[in-house]
Amino acid sequence: MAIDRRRFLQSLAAVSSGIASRGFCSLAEATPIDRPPNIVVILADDVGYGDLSCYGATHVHTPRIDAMAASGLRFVQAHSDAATCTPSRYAMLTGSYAWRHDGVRILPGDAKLLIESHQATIPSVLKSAGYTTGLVGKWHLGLGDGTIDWNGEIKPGPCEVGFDDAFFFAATADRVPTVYIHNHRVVNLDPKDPIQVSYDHKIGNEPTGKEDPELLKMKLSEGHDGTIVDGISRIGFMTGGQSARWKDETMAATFTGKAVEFIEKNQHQPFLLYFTPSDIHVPRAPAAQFAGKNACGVRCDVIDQLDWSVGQILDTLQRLRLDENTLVIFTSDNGPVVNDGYDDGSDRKLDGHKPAGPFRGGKYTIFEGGTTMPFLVRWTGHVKPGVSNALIDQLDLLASLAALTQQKVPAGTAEDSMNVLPALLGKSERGRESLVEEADVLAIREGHWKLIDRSQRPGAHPPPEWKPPADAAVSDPQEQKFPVARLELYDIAADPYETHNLAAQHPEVVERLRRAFAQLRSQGHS
Ligand code: NG6
Ligand code: CA
Repeated sequence: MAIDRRRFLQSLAAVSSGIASRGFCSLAEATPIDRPPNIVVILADDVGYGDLSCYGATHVHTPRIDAMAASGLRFVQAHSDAATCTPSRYAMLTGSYAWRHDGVRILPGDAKLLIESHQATIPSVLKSAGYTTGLVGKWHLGLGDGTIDWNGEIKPGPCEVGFDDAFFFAATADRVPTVYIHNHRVVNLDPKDPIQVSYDHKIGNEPTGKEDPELLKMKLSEGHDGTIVDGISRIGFMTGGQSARWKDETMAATFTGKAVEFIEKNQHQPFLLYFTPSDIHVPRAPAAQFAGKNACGVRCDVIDQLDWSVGQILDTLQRLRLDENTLVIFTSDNGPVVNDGYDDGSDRKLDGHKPAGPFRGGKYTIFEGGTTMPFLVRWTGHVKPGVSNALIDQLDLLASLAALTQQKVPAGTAEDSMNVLPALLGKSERGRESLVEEADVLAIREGHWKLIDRSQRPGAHPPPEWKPPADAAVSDPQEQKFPVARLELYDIAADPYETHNLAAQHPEVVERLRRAFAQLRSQGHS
């Protein structure tokens, strides 16, 4: 049910009354507003905790994101659900731990839609509160119900799970089909040049990275040897759709422009913008204005490009005088990776830059670098600038935004999402007590303790046996130094780099965390 002004002000007063001694609207910095705020969630791709100057990076500078941090709340213990994209994004949008479900793993570009029609999502909840909801950017949660006709109506997809408007690509920038989709149709498709896509065999006559490496403008280091589109070979094969193919170098401008358009169009009514730039995921092919500008290489150039995109969104809000009426969140979907299958020189140019900041591991890994995310909340006049130590998980956004907009989360759905609105608004340092982290195996955090249990794997029906994992792509050359055990217990506050396994010293903590996880798994909700 859409909410009116009186109910909205009451709901905000309720958030603050239990936490702050003064009522919300009497806070010195608070400006009363007469409708629920617009919500902009900016979800970057593969940006690590240490990749932004507001989180301590010194080799790269992110002035626009830093300014957002300075005028908002900067979380230092915010987590994504998982160390890869699809499970992370699935959990954020649905409020359900991805590891509870089979098949929620990095998807090919032709995979079917993962979110089921009965599941609540952030946009569906906000839609019921009267918001207009938009997606601009990467999707990577599947499309269709098993087979996709790229030349016809592509559904179900984002529009069927809560978005009023969606301008997006299907999977990742390194996967076919390399085309934009608006709602149910490929953009700029010439019907006389139909698209076909395959992930198991070559189709069409176009060159591939495997057969024609001399045609590549970006060398590959692993995988990525399918169809060459615009000098870059991708995962998977496609043919046709020439007029619809994107240019990697203009993708950031295209998505940013669409996001700005969405805000302009909807400025007079409450809106949700879920803006998911492809930066800084591979292939890294920045626009000319950013290319070659950093000593730390192209990976840093695309960080600049991302900072520019964020700046454009913030400038638009300011120009339209929406700052005090818009809650903006900036975060990333999983930890950092330097060489992710293209040899773009980033690994040789790091020069001491630490993409995961103080943490061990990164994308794909169960260590804290895999899921500890930059996470900023800005709501001018309402959220007091500062730093928050609250432990939160991106999957809490659903219940928290439902609370903000006075919506009920439908029963039997979003079963792991917790209302941490007081923490998000800076009214409390209390977030969650515990959370589960996902990579190839699972870990449970409880306060400063973390137990990695390599016998626990994602999926409703996980394979029972534990095998030592293959070397994950980790950006840290020291990684080899530390042995992998089946049970690893770390004190994250004292040992953020997870080097001292305390499992033998604290068997009682190991047991408590194992039981807590077993209960979480068996009861089917948090
Ligand atoms: C991997 C790709 C990697 C990236 C990842 C998904 C290879 C060797 N690696 O399979 O480049 O696309 O999938 O990234 O092909 S994510 O951020 O969407 O999870
Ligand atoms: Ca990602």
